Amino acid sequence: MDKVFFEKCVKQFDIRGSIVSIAAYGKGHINDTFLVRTIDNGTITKYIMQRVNSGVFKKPEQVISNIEKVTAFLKVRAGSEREVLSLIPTNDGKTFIKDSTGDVWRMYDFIDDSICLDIVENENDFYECAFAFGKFQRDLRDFPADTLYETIPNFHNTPVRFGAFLSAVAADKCGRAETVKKEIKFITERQDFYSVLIDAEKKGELPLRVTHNDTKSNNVMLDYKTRKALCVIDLDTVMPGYSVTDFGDAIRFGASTAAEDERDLDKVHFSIDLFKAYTKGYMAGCDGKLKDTEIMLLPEGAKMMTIECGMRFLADYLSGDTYFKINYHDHNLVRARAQLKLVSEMEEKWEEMKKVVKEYC
Ligand code: ADP
Ligand code: GN1
Ligand code: MG
Repeated sequence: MDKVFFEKCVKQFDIRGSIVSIAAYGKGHINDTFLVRTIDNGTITKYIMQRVNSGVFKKPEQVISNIEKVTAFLKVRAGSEREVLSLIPTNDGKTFIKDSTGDVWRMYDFIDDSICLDIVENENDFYECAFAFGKFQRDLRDFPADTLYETIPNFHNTPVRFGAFLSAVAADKCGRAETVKKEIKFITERQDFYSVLIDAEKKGELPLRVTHNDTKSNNVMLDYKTRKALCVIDLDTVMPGYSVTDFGDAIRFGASTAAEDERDLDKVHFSIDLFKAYTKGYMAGCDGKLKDTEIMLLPEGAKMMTIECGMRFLADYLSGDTYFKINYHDHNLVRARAQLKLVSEMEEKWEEMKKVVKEYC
């Protein structure tokens, strides 16, 4: 790590005191996150500093602009400071800096005494994550959606994602397609499903709302002591979207008995009990603000986000791992296989999923 470079970045923000340490932090696949500690008269203050991935977010200034607007809106409705992310201003009153290479950086107050979970430990934790994302969407109900930039166009447009996947298969840049024929077949066989949500929107059954679009359990901070939901973080993809995809992405990540990148597929199972807990929490957080037609499509949202993520991971594997950060050569393939395993279990438990939604919504 280039200490001088990072310190120069940190010092452009309006921080308290002098820098004690800057260390890589978190497990995100896209941005680079750092924990910054400063000291002022013996008091340690912590900040989160992030470099926005400009390969993924082509207009990073627009990402920050969305976050400014959304957090300002939520602050008015929040009960305490810890419930909403707070951007730290720069010394010249902006909300981001640009480094010498042109990359955009931002800084947040560190939410103290909190945790976020890569794997939920129990149904209660997952209920809390669900409540937070449901409430997030409910609180943004009256937010003027047309003031938001689309930070990644067609982010959860599954037919478009499937098109990109087929292009990656056809290009087969790294000569890997032959080794993943089974997975390609699995994804291709289900192509009729991919337009289900978009068709429902066209029929007026699925409204566009302001949604989070990256609802992994590690994007909710829980209070360390009470395990109650505190704050929704990672707001880079807040844009108009469907409630059911927010619901679905959370199920994909959190209603699994294993990590997103578990290699041993015997450990990867879709848990109907976790699905139940999330459904209850999400409905409580939304506070009855979903249409009946949306509620009926919650299982479809779960399957859609899981297979969409599977095809995204596999497309990246085929294209030479240029999008998601990887820790080893077939990391994206491992991630993709885990998603496909979850999809097949959702298909097996489809009637049960429908029943849960009827019972709890
Ligand atoms: P990514 O897009 O890479 O997932 P996140 O914004 O989710 O980035 O941040 C990565 C991790 O940093 C989170 O999972 C969380 O552990 C931690 N984090 C982010 N923002 C805060 C914050 N304001 N306070 C405390 N921890 C945070
Ligand atoms: C990425 O940045 P992170 O890790 O929160 C990705 C999500 C995927 C997720 C899979 C901007 O999220 O869409 O669902 O990885 N974010 C972007 O873990 O592409
Ligand atoms: Mg995150």
